Amino acid sequence: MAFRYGSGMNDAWKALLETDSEIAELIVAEERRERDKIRLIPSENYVSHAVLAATGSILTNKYSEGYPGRRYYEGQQLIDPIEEMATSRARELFGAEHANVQPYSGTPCNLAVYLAFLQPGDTVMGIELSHGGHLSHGHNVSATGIWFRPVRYGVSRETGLIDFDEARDVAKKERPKLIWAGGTALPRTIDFEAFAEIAKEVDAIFAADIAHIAGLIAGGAHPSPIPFADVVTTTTHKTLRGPRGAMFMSKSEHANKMDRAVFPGLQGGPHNHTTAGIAVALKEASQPEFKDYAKQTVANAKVLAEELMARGFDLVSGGTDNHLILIDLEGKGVTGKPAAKALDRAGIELNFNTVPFDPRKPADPSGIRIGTPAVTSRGMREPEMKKIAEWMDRVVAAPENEDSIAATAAEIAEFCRAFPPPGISVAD
Ligand code: DSN
Repeated sequence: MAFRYGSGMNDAWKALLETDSEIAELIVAEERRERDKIRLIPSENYVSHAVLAATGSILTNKYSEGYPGRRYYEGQQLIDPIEEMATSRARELFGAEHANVQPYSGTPCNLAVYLAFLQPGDTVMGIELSHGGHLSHGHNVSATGIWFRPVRYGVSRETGLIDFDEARDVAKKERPKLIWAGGTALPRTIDFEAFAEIAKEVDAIFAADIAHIAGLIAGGAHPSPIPFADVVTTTTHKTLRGPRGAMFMSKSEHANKMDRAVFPGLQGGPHNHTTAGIAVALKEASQPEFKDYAKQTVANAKVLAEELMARGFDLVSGGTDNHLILIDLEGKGVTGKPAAKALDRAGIELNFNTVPFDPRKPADPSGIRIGTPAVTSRGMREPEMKKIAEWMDRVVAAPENEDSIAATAAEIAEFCRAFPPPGISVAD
């Protein structure tokens, strides 16, 4: 093989190399790619070796339809305590009355909320997709917008902040049965209490989707929706730094309905290897260092935002309170997609993204979306954010200058070597 492998070269890896060297080589190439680039996609991170070990374990062999103590397969002596450990750690970390770690990912988890509380055709209210929302909050192309009746609120054109007057007016007029807070491109603190008040006024279920900010909440760097929301859903792989999966937390009164919506309503057997990975990630997130991580993620985002604004970048809402920055590139004379592709060639991976009131289509929108969870996991701090802003500025100013892009990519690969990411083993 044309590579050396570090601490991760165990029997499993040797077997993979022997059995399927094509897949093994692609995985190693991806490890190098993740190591040598600056990962600014705000929904991505680097899991630890411990999380990887649990996620890649023999727990993938076991079926466990049902819940601990109430399964439809025998042989659950060890699966039950693993799942109970995951749910009790989730409850403790977030202060929740009930938790369920079985949802396969974010959208299936959100679908469970619909199945638990709504009938087809009922009204759901969420933030407009181009204002930072999520497909599963009632967007037209999602089952949630096809099988339910979506109504929307948005952000103010002037401030880029959620317009709570509009949200209240829409809720009073349309009487949604379910109100979502949260999304995928919201750079500011979410006022969960304000959403809960609106939901109460119209007698709606209030669901908070904290997929992006779960790790910040766990680490005390963002207010928690737990006291205010009927149900809180989240993926486990973003700021929370666990394996690709999801979980929900709820008030006890909704526990049975929600559990039944996940199984047997929407899913079969839980992915026990993922459950174990989530349990490990939740243990990591309960350590004091994770609080430092969450605070540094926000501190890094603030510095990156300031540095970009100092270079003439137009940030939606004029900055950030969390891990995420949304940039309107109109003033830079380039659209989101070519800018994102040039930055990727230069070694900075991010999303092209719509911005609120975007005149362009999602396939080539006006903006880009970046975030600091992954770079913070590899130990980058304020001085590194300044360098990243300089590189971004250089590439966005000349997205077709391939010589400059290649030179930047080489600089970035060298720079990245000083910040080894968690969970990466490739040694050359
Ligand atoms: N795909 C997620 C994100 O990138 O924000 C949302 O589901």
